[in-house]
Amino acid sequence: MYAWPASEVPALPGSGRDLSIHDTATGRRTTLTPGPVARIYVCGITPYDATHMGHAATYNAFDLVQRVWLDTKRQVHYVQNVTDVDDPLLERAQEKGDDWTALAERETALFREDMTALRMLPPRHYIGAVEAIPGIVPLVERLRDLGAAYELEGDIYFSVESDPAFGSVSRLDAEAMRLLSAERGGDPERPGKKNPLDPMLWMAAREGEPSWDGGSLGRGRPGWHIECVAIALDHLGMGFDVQGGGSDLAFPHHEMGASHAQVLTGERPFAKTYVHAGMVALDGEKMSKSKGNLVFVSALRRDGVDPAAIRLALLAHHYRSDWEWTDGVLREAEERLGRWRAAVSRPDGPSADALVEEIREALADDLDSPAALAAVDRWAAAQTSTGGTDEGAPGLVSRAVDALLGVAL
Ligand code: 5CA
Ligand code: ZN
Repeated sequence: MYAWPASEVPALPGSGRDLSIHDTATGRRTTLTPGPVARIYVCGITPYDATHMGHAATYNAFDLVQRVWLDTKRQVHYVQNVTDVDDPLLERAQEKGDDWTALAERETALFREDMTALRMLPPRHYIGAVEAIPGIVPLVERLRDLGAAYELEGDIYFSVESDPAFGSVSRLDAEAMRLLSAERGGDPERPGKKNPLDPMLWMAAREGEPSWDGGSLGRGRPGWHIECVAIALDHLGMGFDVQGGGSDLAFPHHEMGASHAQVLTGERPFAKTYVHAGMVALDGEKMSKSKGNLVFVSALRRDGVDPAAIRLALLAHHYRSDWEWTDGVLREAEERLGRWRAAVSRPDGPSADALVEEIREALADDLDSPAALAAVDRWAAAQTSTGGTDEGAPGLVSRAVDALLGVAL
């Protein structure tokens, strides 16, 4: 699948800093030290509705990770998937009397436009679940040959007990896992499973639903977790630097993915670090397609909201916090954008060398974007109150804000 166009990332003077970030699997901070090519997998959308502010906030966090790496002169190998066949997509298409492929294509196209408008860096490989099926089938066959998968009425399940390290991503107890499994796409109540948590790897063809040739597995379609494992192993290999997503993916999705990959390869870990963004809410509840309490990026853009203001609204919150979208959040971001644009439109200003270091330091400190914004606010306030004589300063601020925060002034 094609991704979206990259906006240019200006080079900055001096050198960037290594990123210290919270790792879900250890519950502690870790300093990431990737090689010259940093490898990151970020879980993509299930395209049955438009990009909402929750999605945008999560993708913003991982865009910052990449911008920090680029600032250290590393290359970034970024992979993202599109879950373009899954229960929620098929259900939504059915409800709307729409063709599921047309719905997925339309919403994926809108997502690309939203990501482009928000200046999110595109993945090098943008891969749909459907196009990954030929790579998924042999992985499920191998898991079965290894004794890590079993059949139940034609469906194939992964046995969580086959991975001695199962549980090491989310570190949850059995009861918490059971509750989350039921909530997030699992089927712990289905009779006949070896362990209620066992996730489906391959679902046998159902009447009226799309299915593909699964070789020795029979016709069917892939489970959710094996989709991301197949794509990540194909394009990044084991031991890549970061797997990212919202906090609702830590269990079961990232836990199961890690176990699939570890059993398949006999190696650990799948990802060196697991990073999760907080949940954005609206009216007190997590913004979600299933609840329908959504603010869409595309709807704001249609209303004439500047995408740079949307991006500043996201950056005003720490990526790990759960926060609430309100009109006030957007208004504050629009005001800040106005102040920053006025400050950089002057021919000179206070020196910005220290500011660049402050933004770098804030982002390297577990992506503290609110601290980075506060630093730019202080420079803009100094520009307004006293000004300065440094002719390079406004340009340097524009480039730093663009390169490190993805905001075009
Ligand atoms: N296709 C799968 C991942 S393989 C999926 O979870 N798709 S999604 O469309 O439901 O979500 C896409 C990304 O947005 C995920 O990382 C998810 O954790 C994140 N996300 C969803 N809702 C919110 C929210 N309210 N706040 C923050 N992030 C969210
Ligand atoms: Zn995923």
